[in-house]
Amino acid sequence: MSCISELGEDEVNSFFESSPPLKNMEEIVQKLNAFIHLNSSAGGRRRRIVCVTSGGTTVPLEQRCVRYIDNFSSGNRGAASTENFVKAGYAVIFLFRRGTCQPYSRSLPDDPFLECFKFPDNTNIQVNASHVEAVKVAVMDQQAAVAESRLLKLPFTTIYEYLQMLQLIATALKDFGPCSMFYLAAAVSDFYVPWKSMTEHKIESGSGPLDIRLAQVPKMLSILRTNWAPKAFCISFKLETDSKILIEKATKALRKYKVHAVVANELSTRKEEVVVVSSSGNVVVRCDSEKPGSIVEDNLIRLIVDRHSTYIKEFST
Ligand code: PAZ
Repeated sequence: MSCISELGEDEVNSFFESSPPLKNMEEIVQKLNAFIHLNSSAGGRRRRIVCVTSGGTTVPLEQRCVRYIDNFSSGNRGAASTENFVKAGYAVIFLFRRGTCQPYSRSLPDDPFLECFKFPDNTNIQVNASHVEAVKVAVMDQQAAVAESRLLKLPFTTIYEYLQMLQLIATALKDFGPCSMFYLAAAVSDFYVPWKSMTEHKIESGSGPLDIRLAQVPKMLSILRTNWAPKAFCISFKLETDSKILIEKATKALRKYKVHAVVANELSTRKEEVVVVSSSGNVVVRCDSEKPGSIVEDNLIRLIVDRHSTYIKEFST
C-alpha cells in the first residue's frame, strides 16, 4: 500500500482546495451520470467506457485571464483515437481542450472551413462537390455516435478545469471497474501559478521584465490509479523531443505510476510512430504504409483494445 506522502495526496488536496471552482459543475455531473447510466445497460449489457483526454491545458497568469502559458498539442491524437474507440464498440467521454481537433472533423478543411459550402440560391445551402464525401462521413458518423450515446464531449481550457473534470469523471466511473479505461493523451502542464498567488488584474507591462514563479502541478496519475479509479485500465502518454531518453522515461513512468501501459512518442514523429511500453515488453506501432489514409491510431487502438480485453478477462478470474 502506498503511503500518503508518497502519493503527494497533501499537495493534490491543496491544489483542489485552492482551485477556482468549476463554473458548470452541476451540468457536467448531470451529463456524465446520464451518459454512464445509458451505457450501463445498452442493448441489455454494459458497454466499455473510455475517457480520452485530448489537447493541452493552459496555465493562466492572471485571475481575470488575459495571458496564459500554453503548449503545442493539437488534439489530433485524442480525436483520432476517439473515432477508433467508438468503432471498436466503446462509449467515449472525450475530455478535450476547447478549440482543438474534434472527432470526425479531421478530414474536413479547417482553413477555410466555409469553403466547403455554397448557396446556389437564397434558400438552399450545398456542399461543394470536392468536399461532399468528407462532410457526409463526418456528419453521419458524429450523429450516429451521439445518437447511440457513444460520445460525450466535455471541454476544458485551464489546468484547473482539466484536473477537476478528470476527478469527476474518474469518480463517476468507479462502478464500471475494469470495464472502464483512461487514455490520457492530453498534454498536461507540469507547472502552474497557484490561484491564490495570482494577480487578479492584467499584469502591468510598464515595470520592466516579468518574474513569475511557477509551482509544480501535483502528479494526479498516482491518485487516479490508487484512489479515484483503482480498477480501471489506465494508459498514459510520454512525450519527449530527445529520442535518446524517451523509452527510459516511459519505462520509469510505467513503474512509478503503475499504469497498464505508457505510449511513448517523439514530438517530430508522433504522427508516424509510437512505442507502447508495458510490463510485457515494448511494441512499436506505425501506420500501414500500404493502406491509403491509414493513421497510427488505427493500429494503436487495436492493440490497446486487445490489452483491455485481456485485462477484463484476468480481472474476472
Ligand atoms: O495532440 P497532438 O496530436 O498534437 O499530440 C499528441 C500528444 C503528443 C500530445 C500525445 O501523444 C502525448 O504524448 N501526450 C502526453 C504528453 C506529455 O505530457 O508527455
